[in-house]
Amino acid sequence: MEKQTCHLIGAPVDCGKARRGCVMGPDAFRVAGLDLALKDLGHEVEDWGNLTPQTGPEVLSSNPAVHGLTETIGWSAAIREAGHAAVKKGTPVFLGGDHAISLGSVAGIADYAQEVGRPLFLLWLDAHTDIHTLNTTTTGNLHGTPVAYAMGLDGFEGFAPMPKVPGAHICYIGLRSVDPEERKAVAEHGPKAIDMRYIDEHGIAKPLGDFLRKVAAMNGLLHVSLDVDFLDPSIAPAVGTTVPGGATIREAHLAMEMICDSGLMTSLDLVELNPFLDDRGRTAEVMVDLTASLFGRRVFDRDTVRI
Ligand code: NNH
Ligand code: MN
Ligand code: MN
Ligand code: MN
Repeated sequence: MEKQTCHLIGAPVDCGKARRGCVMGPDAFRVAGLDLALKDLGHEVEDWGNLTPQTGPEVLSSNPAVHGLTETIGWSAAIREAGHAAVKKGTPVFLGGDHAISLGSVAGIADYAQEVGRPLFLLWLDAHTDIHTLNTTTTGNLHGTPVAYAMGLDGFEGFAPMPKVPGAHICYIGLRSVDPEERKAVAEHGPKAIDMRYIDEHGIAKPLGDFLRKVAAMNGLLHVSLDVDFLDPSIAPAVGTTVPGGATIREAHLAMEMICDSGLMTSLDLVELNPFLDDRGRTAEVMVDLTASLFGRRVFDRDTVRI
């Protein structure tokens, strides 16, 4: 792959759910050697350090379950601004933090996409659909909402409006925990929803390849959002919301390798790592290895492998 300038943006957001620990995520990625892995592949790395949230007036939701709203809005604004500045210079890599960081990261990239007149596509690698609005969430955990916000669904009062990403530009892979209201939203708004059963039956290459070809055909920008719980908990225990039956290590690497080969990815989120729950850093290391595959680490080039 062509040499990139990777802008590491630490977003230690921990208010998108109840269980604490994602605040340590950005530093765990650093300790696990993310910058060195990227430099070894020949890329340039600029580490922006960790952001802090903007401050603003208190915002209350009419849904009493919702918590951490004012803080999350402040984080979104800060991450959006940083992401927008970074994508003009290179490839932003947002280090979460829980998945609420994507309320900011996707918005910042969408601002840029609108400026350059290109469509934005989202690849959401996750056990969950994260398509609740502030009105439908029952847990009140805002890490379960960024896809709905990106699509421009109602119920995000208090958040700055963002350029919409149509459902047809969104592809989920890895789904296995979807709430009833989310099921309805997916059916109605049309993201492509690849669940684990589909992967069991057909593998990961077919649906991912189809989506990447669509992004390429439309000259799109591609934002990849990688939630730790996309992976099976046996290989990635350090996440608050483990769901059995996730992607294997090879399914995940193959996805990364295919995305890399496509040359389409323009920004990346690494989210939901909770180092407090890790087993001697192994989840952080798996995430770093996956990121390395995404940025060109290979066993062999395809033309060296002779069959
Ligand atoms: N759908 C659930 C909720 O809204 C779970 C979301 N949790 C995640 N998302 N980890 O990736 O609370
Ligand atoms: Mn998620
Ligand atoms: Mn998830
Ligand atoms: Mn939910």
